[in-house]
Amino acid sequence: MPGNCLLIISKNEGVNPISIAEQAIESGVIDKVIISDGSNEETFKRLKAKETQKIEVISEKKYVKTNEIGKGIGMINGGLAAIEQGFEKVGYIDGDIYNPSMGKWLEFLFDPLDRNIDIIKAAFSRNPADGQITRHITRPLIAMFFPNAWEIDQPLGGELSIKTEVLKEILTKGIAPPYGWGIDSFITMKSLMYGYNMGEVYLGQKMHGKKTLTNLQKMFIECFQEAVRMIQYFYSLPVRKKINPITMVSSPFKKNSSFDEAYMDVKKEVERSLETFKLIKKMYLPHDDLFYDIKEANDFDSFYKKTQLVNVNIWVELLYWFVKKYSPAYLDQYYYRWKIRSLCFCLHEINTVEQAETRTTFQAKAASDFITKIGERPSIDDSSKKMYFYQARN
Ligand SMILES: Nc1nc2c(ncn2[C@@H]2O[C@H](COP(=O)(O)OP(=O)(O)OP(=O)(O)O)[C@@H](O)[C@H]2O)c(=O)[nH]1
Ligand SMILES: [Mg+2]
Repeated sequence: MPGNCLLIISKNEGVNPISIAEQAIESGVIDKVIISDGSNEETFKRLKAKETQKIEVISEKKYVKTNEIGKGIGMINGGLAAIEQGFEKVGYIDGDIYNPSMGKWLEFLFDPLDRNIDIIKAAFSRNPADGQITRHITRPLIAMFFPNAWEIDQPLGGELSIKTEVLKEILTKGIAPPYGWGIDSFITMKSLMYGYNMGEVYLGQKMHGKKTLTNLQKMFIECFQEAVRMIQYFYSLPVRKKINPITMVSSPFKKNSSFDEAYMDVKKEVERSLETFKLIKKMYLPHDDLFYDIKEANDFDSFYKKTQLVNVNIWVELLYWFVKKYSPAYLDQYYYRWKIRSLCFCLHEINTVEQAETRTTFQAKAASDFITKIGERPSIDDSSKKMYFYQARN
């Protein structure tokens, strides 16, 4: 019976996936690597030429027949391959990671699966300007709607390990997985709502390709939409399982609080965004007036002053209403407001890596307190009660 399979998800990452695969095999933890790849023909052929007995390269469309594109396809496809080949445990890793010694992560990612944990998410130190979707969307939403799991720090990371039987259940039963960037939210939230035990392990620093806030619109929309879809699904179930708290798994990796990479230039990011903030419209939700005022900012200084008010409490309240009154017609409006919150966080709340992490945890706690305060909390632990969501307007 084959044991551990590592899935590398890639699209046009050159032959980097092969060097990850070689390190994985060298580590002795992994029996087989499957690269689930969506690259152009030339890159795919280059990968294919480097196949070995233990490194297989498959097209991301081998098991998922669709004309759509997205990271979810790569992950579902790889998962189905590992399930078919009968592996006991499966790990996922992004194909754009270029750390020189990532092989040493693998034992810490796979071993906890032998200790009553069903799925382990990897967490890494990150630049204060990084992880803005996680910090302001996914983490506070988990804290609000799955409060027992509020401590999960990095629910969207692409690196995780999972028991194959659990992966099979998640991919093939109940609500179907998404094809795009929503896949990580899906795996995290569905594992939680199915009552599995989730752990999180800190693995140091990850080096990989990065995007600016402006390049994140599609990712934001898909991650947010998926979170809303999963929350609404969970609260529509006639019987809900209890969500288990997150197990923090210890590891020898030291927290790293300094970065060589230059931080995102927040001032430039503000200046290049001012024009798009002119597209802010009323949403008939709390704090419309605040965002209308920010819309009037014509330079960095006035943006700086006007955004001082977009604090944790305002954001958490707004996020709650985004979900309760969710409408796909407002996706761009959610995006502008999230971007303002992210810029505001970078400008007014953080100077150091530690501060960014403390504030992120504080915001998650505020999200879970908010739900308690408005009295929705009791209905969460009582599966006979449904939570009411407003009908989507199109
Ligand atoms: N198979 C496949 N892989 C994809 C697709 N889109 C992205 N990937 C891979 O998924 C991994 C993660 O994508 P990134 O673009 O690095 O996204 P990310 O690291 O989650 O986000 P950032 O933190 O913003 O960099 C990379 O290895 C990509 O090559 C796709 O459509 N198909
Ligand atoms: Mg990346």
